Amino acid sequence: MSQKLCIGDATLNGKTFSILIFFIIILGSISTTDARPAYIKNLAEFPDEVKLCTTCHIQSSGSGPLNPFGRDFAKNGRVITPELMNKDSDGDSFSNLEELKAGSNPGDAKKTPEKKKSPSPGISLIISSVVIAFILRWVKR
Ligand SMILES: [Ca+2]
Repeated sequence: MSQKLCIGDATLNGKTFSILIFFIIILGSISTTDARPAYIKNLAEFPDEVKLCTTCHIQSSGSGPLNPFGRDFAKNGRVITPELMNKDSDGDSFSNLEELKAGSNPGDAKKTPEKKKSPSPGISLIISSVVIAFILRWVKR
């Protein structure tokens, strides 16, 4: 006896359903790989956080207008050069290289390397001490 799955008015048996799921997975993986153009390989040495469409595009879908780094990258023939890396495309005072190495976005001035965002060591020490004290108190209960 085979099981049947009803979707709306359509009825699928187990084999048909498996084939449908297989094609959905294949189509899903194709669209994901197509979203990353070949020139993303130029960013191979950098963290995965920068291997996104938004490194060069404004929209996360990768279509539409380029952000400041994307425009500079395009003007540069879509090639990473020392001049492009030394430039601060988004004008946030961090070079494109600093941002790419830190996994930040060199085309979005609102996103900067984490090291500049982190609190001073004194504040980190106080926060860590409070967290540890809280955990120790919770464990003793
Ligand atoms: Ca920058």
